[in-house]
Amino acid sequence: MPTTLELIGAPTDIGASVRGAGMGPDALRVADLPGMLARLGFAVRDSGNLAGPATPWAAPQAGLRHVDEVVAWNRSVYQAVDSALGAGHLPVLLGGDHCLAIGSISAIAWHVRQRGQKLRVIWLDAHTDVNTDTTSPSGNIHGMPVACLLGHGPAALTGWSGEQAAVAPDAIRFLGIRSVDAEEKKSIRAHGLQVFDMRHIDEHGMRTTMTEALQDVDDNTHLHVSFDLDCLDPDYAPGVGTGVRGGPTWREMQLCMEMIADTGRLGSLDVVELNPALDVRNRTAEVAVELIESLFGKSTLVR
Ligand code: HAR
Ligand code: MN
Ligand code: MN
Ligand code: MN
Repeated sequence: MPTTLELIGAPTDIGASVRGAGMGPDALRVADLPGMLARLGFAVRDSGNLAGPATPWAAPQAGLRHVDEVVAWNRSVYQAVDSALGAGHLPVLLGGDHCLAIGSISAIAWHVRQRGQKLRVIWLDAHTDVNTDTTSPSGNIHGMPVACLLGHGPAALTGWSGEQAAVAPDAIRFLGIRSVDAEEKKSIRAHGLQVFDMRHIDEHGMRTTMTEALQDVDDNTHLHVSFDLDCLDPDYAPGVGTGVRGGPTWREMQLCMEMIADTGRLGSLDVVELNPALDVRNRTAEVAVELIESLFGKSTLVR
């Protein structure tokens, strides 16, 4: 029986700094994400888009912008990912901004713990997203999901997996990083987080970097990929709200995805931060679909 991929749309920019990420799920559908996955041989179930509160674009309060609405969206995401995993499906969250990883990865962490598996999270991003309400320069919660998943930050957004920390610090691998705030650096050092930043990729290349990042993946590992599209260089992926120059090229990113596919352990995926309002003729959505095709084994099928 083929693996069933369950697409879950979360059309919101509730944790972002600029408007537009709420159109991400439909842009990925227009780029034919469901058709591509079906052609790879998967059963695809598109659950459509979740509903949730509008973005008020209010100022941050106590270091957090839109926290009540972020909680509401993440609750829906948690439930949808939880029921996908409960049905034996592989959840693919279509964001939406990166704050949604709090609900997504918390649900995944609960199931992985129940199954007695080892969770490894590959965080593909220009940013480390490890701010909290007390360190964030912006109050935007899409800069905070990693901290929340490590058990830090506002009580309303931590402990969702049934443990204070959904993910242990040594279970996350960051790739493509090139924008880290001063307070985030302290947290990275304090937790001993494994950050494969752009300098590391420049010096060692993507192949060695991915070999290192995937080094302890075994037969009992559930691999979760949290794919923030601003990981890519903006020349290849202009449709993002907070692009940063100097990211991996399309080719480097393909190798990254292919090497994850080679493990055979991919268990869940977030695709976030796509902003069609800033895109050029849906190019970033199309690039995302091409990379996701490799992530789900395009090249392993021809070798
Ligand atoms: N570090 C900055 C902040 O906290 C910007 C991070 C948000 N951008 C993202 N997340 N797209 O990956 O505001
Ligand atoms: Mn991010
Ligand atoms: Mn980012
Ligand atoms: Mn800690």
